[in-house]
Amino acid sequence: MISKTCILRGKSIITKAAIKGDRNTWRRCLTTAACVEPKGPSVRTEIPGPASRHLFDELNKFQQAATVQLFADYDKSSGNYMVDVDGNTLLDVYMQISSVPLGYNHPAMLEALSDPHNQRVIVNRPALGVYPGADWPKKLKDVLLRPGVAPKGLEHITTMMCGSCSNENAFKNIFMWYAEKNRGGKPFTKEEMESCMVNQIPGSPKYSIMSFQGAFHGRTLGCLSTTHSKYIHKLDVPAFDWPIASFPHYKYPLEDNVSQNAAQDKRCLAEIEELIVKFGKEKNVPVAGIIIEPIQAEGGDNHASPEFFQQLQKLTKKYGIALLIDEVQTGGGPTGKMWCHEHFNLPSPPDAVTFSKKMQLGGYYHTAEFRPNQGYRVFNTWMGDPSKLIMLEAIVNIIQRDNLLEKVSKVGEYTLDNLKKIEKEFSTVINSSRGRGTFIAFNGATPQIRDQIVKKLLAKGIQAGGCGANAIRLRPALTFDRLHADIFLDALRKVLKE
Ligand code: PSZ
Repeated sequence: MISKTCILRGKSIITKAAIKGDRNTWRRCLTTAACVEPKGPSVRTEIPGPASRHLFDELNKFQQAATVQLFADYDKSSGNYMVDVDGNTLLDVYMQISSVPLGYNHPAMLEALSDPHNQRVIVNRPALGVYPGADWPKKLKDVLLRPGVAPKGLEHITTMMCGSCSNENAFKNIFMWYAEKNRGGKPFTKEEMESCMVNQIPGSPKYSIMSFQGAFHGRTLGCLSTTHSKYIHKLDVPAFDWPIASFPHYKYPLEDNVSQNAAQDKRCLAEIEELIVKFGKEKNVPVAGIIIEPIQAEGGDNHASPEFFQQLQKLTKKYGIALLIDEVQTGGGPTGKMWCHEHFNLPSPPDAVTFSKKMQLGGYYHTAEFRPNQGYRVFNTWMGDPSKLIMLEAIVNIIQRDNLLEKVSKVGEYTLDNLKKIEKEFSTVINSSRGRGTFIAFNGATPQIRDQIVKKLLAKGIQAGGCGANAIRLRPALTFDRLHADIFLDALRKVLKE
């Protein structure tokens, strides 16, 4: 285990295990001199092991814990490796559902917490909408609005807590913008103010947000109407009857299926336009905004082309609809750019971009046009969390200092190239390797095969994740390097040979 004081000092250290002669099992992380991590995975028990199972029984007495896979030891976890309570060391290429940017116990993040000012920021969590601390405007400018961090052209920001509440509030913001356009600058009417109190028109208008089949945008009540990845997320919960369009489904390898995939784009775009017209004219539930993931993640890592996104934006402009890009899972660097939509060369910025996960706190960037005219319209107690911005500051400093986006692009390319080679060798078992940066996935030939592969990888000390019906996804930290990639690829090869 790494000595805590050494981490706090942020100096280059050698672990106690290494000093005792256990040198082969540890190696220095390439991206950060101060971070020492195990040299490779090691599995001592079945997973979950006895200690995890015991804790599971404890928790399950008073909580539905069926989703818990194992209990982790976050004191011992380090860099790209998660250590569980049974002493298993796992190469984590899933990283808490894609939410850990620099791996476990990154020294720069620990060091930020040794600053007494920052400790007070944690202790005194403010109601940011009412009593922000003196450094809040500067911190927002220095961190979230920093050049290279903020998406180009989006200079306004609303902070929130999680991904769902970011989307939820972005929807509200879009509806307010849309209503304001219709109102044409006139003040609210008495009828509007009274009718909204009892959920009736005109104060509660029948507007909609268009989403896509296979999308995931969160589980809160509004967002859930735009989530379509699994029934278990939705069943028994009332939902808005909002338009749901098809998302392109590409055949891989892309270079062998160009015309077929272009036809997918065309078909989906025609359907989107049809739905906009239908909901506006026939159903009288105008589409105020469209929410879309740059890569549908939970739905199975479904990609769409830059051309598709460019045409989609054209449609939103044509019909005066907001384009909301949900970068909760793709944002913060895993595609090799800070924001995945930067790969699409959109002629103008999207109207809003939501984030959470690797960004530590939630929120959305938006254009000046989307700033509500009155205060108190998008609001809650916390409106984010300044202590998470401290973490994010340490993270973006490291991303920029260590050139992590460029490294992600390179190691991603290396991993995907090798995955494609493995796919050729085992084409009856896996297919459709795809990705941007290290945001990579491939499919098992069947859902059962996928589940088997994930399970067998775990037994070899690789913590990966499934998504959609039959995909296996990689969501490593931005510090995932070639040696980690080789460990993953070797394990996969072995699993496929079994
Ligand atoms: O099962 C779940 O609730 C999961 S598994 C992965 C997620 C949620 N991802 C969260 C997510 C996302 O991937 C996208 C594209 N948009 C919104 C969300 C919701 O974020 P949270 O979970 O922070 O509310």
